[in-house]
Amino acid sequence: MSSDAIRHSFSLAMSKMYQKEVPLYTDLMDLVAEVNDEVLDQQPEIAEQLKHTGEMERLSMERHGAIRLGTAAELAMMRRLFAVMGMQPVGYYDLAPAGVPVHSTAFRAVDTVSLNNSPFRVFTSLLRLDLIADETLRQQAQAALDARNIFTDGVVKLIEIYEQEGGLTQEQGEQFVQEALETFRWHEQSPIAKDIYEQLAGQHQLIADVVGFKGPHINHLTPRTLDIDSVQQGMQSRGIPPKAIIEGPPRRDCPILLRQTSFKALVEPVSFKGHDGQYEAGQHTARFGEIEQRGVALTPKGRALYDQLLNEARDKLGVTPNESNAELYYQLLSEAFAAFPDDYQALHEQELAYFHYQPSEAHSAQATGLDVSTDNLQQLIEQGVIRIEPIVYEDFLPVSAAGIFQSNLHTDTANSYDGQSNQQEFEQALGASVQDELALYAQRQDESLQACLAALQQAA
Ligand code: OOG
Ligand code: NI
Repeated sequence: MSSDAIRHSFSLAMSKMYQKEVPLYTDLMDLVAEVNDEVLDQQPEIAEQLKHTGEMERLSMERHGAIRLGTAAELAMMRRLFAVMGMQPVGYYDLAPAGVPVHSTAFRAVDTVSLNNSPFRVFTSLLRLDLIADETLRQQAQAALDARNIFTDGVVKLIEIYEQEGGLTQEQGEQFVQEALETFRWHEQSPIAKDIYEQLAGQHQLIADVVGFKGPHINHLTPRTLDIDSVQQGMQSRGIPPKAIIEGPPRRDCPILLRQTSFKALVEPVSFKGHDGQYEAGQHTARFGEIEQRGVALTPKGRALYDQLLNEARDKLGVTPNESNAELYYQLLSEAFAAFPDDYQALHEQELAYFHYQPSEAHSAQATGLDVSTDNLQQLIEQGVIRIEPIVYEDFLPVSAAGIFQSNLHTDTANSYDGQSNQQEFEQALGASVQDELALYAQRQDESLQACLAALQQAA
């Protein structure tokens, strides 16, 4: 069973499990499907673009989920588990400066074909216990984490077989999906006592969410929408309570990077194991549903401009965006982003974004009298010989991720941890380096250019 097939099957199984666990997520998925159908109906140019890039088939597939891990050993085994599904760690996100005591990566497929076969990815965070100030509490947390085993024996065995044999049979692959799923399941019973849970939550909700449970329950899944503003409005009217603002860039004709919003995390009943062994009723808030609208991936130059304009808008607002200032925030955001070109030709010419190059059916190179070479690239595009299509952004944004974390932990505290950003320590825990996402986009752009030129030369 190919890694792509295992990933696809896993993503379907995970979606099914989560819909059962959090029925409101099903309502959100229905709304997203309706809005996507409407957009494709009313804007055939978007349908056309998605067909050209092979994204049409993947549109309705699950896009991403998120988990939070407690120890280096858990992260290292999780890397091996995701490797079975062709998912590699890409990017490093430090959330500490935004007041969330974790650092993270995204496990995902990396090449164009695999991404189109299944774009499923998992935003994976590692708790930074070193940021807990209270020494006793830190030790209690460490002890609780050391006592748990989040992987079934069956999944570990299959991971080892995969590593030794270089693959799994169909039967093993199907078994792997079932075994792996167990790690992500919700557990209503907490193995820790309520008073310890409360102390941990007092330090940070997130610490209680990781340390207080038997495993890293999937905390949200996120389908892709073609019109996030429309879904945000639709949520209100269907009784799905949305978070205050949409994270990321403002609404544009040519979407860039990633816009995200979610429904607010549910308050759920859990029971805590008392010191006397009896279970005691309580509550926990962690799980939600998210939506995302993805746009074109930006080059380092484009990303620098994005960061600059986002900071400009946020500095002008002066406080964290919330319910009471949402309208003003959107206005400041759209004013700031007036400086970001909003058509694909300009984004390409100014090298702000990454593109696929494709031979267009409209004109042959011969008819234009142009030589097929990189020197004439701009003219070949202008004359309609080469078509450019946006390469979709597959990764995450640290400021947005912090906003998603915070709205769902109900901690809009503006405090930040000043521990050093520590990619090296993260990679040591992971047992591997994370890949540079920008290098991956540049490589895919370059490969598509070479393939496009070769096809045109052959046609000539
Ligand atoms: C992860 C939050 C980040 C995103 O889409 O940016 C995230 C979490 O809450 O564990 O999923
Ligand atoms: Ni997310």
